[in-house]
Amino acid sequence: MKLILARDVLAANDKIAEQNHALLSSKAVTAINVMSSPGAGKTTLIAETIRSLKQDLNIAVIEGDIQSTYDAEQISATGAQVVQINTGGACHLDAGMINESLGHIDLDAVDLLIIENVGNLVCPAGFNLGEGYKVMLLSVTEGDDKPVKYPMMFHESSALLINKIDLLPYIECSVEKIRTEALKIKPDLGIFEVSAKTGKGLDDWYRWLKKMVRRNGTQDEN
Ligand SMILES: Nc1nc2c(ncn2[C@@H]2O[C@H](COP(=O)(O)OP(=O)(O)OP(=O)(O)O)[C@@H](O)[C@H]2O)c(=O)[nH]1
Ligand SMILES: [Mg+2]
Repeated sequence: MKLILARDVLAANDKIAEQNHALLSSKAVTAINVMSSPGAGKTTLIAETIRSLKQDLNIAVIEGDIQSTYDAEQISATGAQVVQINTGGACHLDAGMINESLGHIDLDAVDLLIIENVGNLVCPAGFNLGEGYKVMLLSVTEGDDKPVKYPMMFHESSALLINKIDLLPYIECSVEKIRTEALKIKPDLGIFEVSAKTGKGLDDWYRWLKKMVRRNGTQDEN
């Protein structure tokens, strides 16, 4: 019997992630891995980002879902190249899935690759995909205790978007507490308070994103 330990799985994943990273670097593609709980607003944010930046940047998207093509259809409507991955039950994307998807994207025509991970606040943070930056969303409806209860994703991310701030008048959530606790976990975390729905706060996010593309940010800063 062969017993596969989690660290073997992660080491195998890291090897493929390095290959992805090298391929993306050679094509000068900046890749971001967008993670959050289900429903925090990843697809809404990605679609809005494409609509706002498509004059300046060539953007492609890899959509990760347990099943369905629902999100990919929303992204396709923006005109961006999109590849859908159905994980068939797995709660996160892994580097092998991305490796296969990259073969279906015209990387020579892409500046920015946005990867929407499977909605889950835990597992996606453990798997490098070969991206340049991990970015997470936290919706204010999830509560301000999330950094304390689920620190790993905050620790792995380069930027945090606190989303759905248009709903703040209707719920109890301290954005200040999220900021304070998140910065204790990751002192250099870029934090943006946004509403992907109304567009509030998105200009700062776009500036950050463009800066990363200019830096040709496929070198992981972590
Ligand atoms: N009020 C409000 N609703 C939002 C905002 N962003 C997203 N939503 C809504 O939240 C719901 C979920 O948004 P999605 O973009 O599908 O979230 P997701 O993270 O992609 O979800 P999964 O792919 O299922 O994990 C949708 O009904 C969106 O319209 C926001 O800033 N404000
Ligand atoms: Mg989605």
